Amino acid sequence: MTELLTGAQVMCRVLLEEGVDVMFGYPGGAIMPFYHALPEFPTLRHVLVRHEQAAAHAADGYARASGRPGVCVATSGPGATNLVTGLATAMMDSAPVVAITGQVPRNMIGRDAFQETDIIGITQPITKHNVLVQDVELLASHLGEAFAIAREGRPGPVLVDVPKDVQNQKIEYEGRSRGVPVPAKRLPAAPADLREAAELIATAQRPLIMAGHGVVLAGAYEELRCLAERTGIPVITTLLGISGFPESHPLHLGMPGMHGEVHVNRAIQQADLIVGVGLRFDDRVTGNTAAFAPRAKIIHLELDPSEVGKNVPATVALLGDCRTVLRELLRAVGPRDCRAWRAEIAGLMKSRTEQYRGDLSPEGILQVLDEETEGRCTIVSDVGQHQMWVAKLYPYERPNTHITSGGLGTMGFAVPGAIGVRLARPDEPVWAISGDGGFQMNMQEMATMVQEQIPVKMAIFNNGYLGMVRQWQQFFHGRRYSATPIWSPDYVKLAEAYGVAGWRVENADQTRAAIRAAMVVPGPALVEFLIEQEANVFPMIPPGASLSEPIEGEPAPLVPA
Ligand SMILES: Cc1ncc(C[n+]2csc(CCOP(=O)(O)OP(=O)(O)O)c2C)c(N)n1
Repeated sequence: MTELLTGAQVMCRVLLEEGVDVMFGYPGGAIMPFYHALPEFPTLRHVLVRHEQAAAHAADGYARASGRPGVCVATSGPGATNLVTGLATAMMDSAPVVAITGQVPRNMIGRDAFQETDIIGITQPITKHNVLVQDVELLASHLGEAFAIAREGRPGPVLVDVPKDVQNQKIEYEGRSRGVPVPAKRLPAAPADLREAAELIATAQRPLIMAGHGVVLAGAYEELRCLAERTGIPVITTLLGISGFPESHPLHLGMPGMHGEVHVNRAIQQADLIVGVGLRFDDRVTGNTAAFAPRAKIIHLELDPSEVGKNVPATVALLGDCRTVLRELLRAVGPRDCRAWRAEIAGLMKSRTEQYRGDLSPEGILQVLDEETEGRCTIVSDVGQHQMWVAKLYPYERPNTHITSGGLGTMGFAVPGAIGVRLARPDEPVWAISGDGGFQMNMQEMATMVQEQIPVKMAIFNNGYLGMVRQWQQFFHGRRYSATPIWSPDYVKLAEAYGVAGWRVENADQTRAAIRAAMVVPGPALVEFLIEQEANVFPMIPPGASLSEPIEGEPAPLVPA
């Protein structure tokens, strides 16, 4: 049976058919027909954000927490361009996001019409796929295909640009409208490669597993644990691999790379085998690639063939999603242990190299947060020093409970990202943790939380600086603090103005009461922590250096000229 529907109604129908229950957006001229149709579909919840960038981050957060595509909507021109940073963030971290933008009517395209921008051209390198819908007859299939492409294979963002007149056109709609199904990319690992990998794993003296985001994306937690436990190989988790393996597990080593622990990086430099599971060996992980793991053969388990050999050479590539490939590998790998090697690594371990002068340490705050949320918390961090502390110092036990912008390193991600995460996990505490810089990039989204009753809890680690850049200036630019001191408003009053409960914590004694109070209030809440102003993240591999050259403590003070 067919029905006469507008393009806009067709869009809503496809969203329903795709199982969408919430979307994040902001209206405007070119997307008005869609917003006109929306109230006819009351099960499609729309969250009105305060800036379209936040819509894209919220859709991204929703996608990462739920494993299902997140949807964001914007008008043409400035609405669409405001999505750009969010789409690039999702692209770099392989998050399935479907962005729907209004476009000027077809007969106005190319005439510099009001609010016309070539969002297809702009987003080409930062989307997995994008399409301008020129024909209403193809609207449903294009939109259905967008969902399929976003989710299949290596996930990523897809943008569908719909001219206003296409949204208004009427067509006979035939119901179910899935787009051309995209065949799930199955790239079974070749048996000979599996045998070779198993052989390398059996004979290596100093093997390591490096687990990345692919473990989380494929839900390969059990398989990873099985491989580690059967072989006794220690597990390193990259920034986006954190919470892919329990922190308390005796085989868990920590984070590698620029701010990785010294013993982790030393182990990498001494390893004779690295089993890379769902990671792309990016430069923050490897340091200078020419000097990365000089003794190691690399087995690379990877879904996206273009990642293999891109940053580091692979001895064996096992192509496919981590879960499937790990299962196949487990069939070929026999039990062994790595006791001697683990003892060697234990000898490399030092007590933590973090050094705080103040009593309100990030470590102390995060410990209390874990206790007060009884380990049930998902943390969405922003970008900077606090991001590294949150990555390294919080005990992630449950899968996929650490969400952050890794690849693009987008300040301003945490607050809107946490909105999406909370909607995907309505029964769990969700904390957005930001610096005073990143918080000020999207703090307007407190209004969204209040209007939509989304109880995100926010923590600000306020050090009065763009801390990570200040740290680089201290270490590498002779302490010239150019444009890094940053003034903040009174966050407690700001929160109050938004109708959000707020607390300021100035010393460690106040931490528990503030976190507890923030957890108890039913709605969103904010806690500002006044942390030491010039604390640094240690250790640090200087940019371009090898993993063997960490800075482990405060550089000598400058001698006055
Ligand atoms: C959108 C964006 N602009 C600039 C940067 C560069 N950057 C990286 S970390 C950082 C400082 C972050 O400061 P803050 O949010 O206060 O966090 P802190 O490092 O002090 O914890 C800056 C400016 C970035 N990552 N993202």
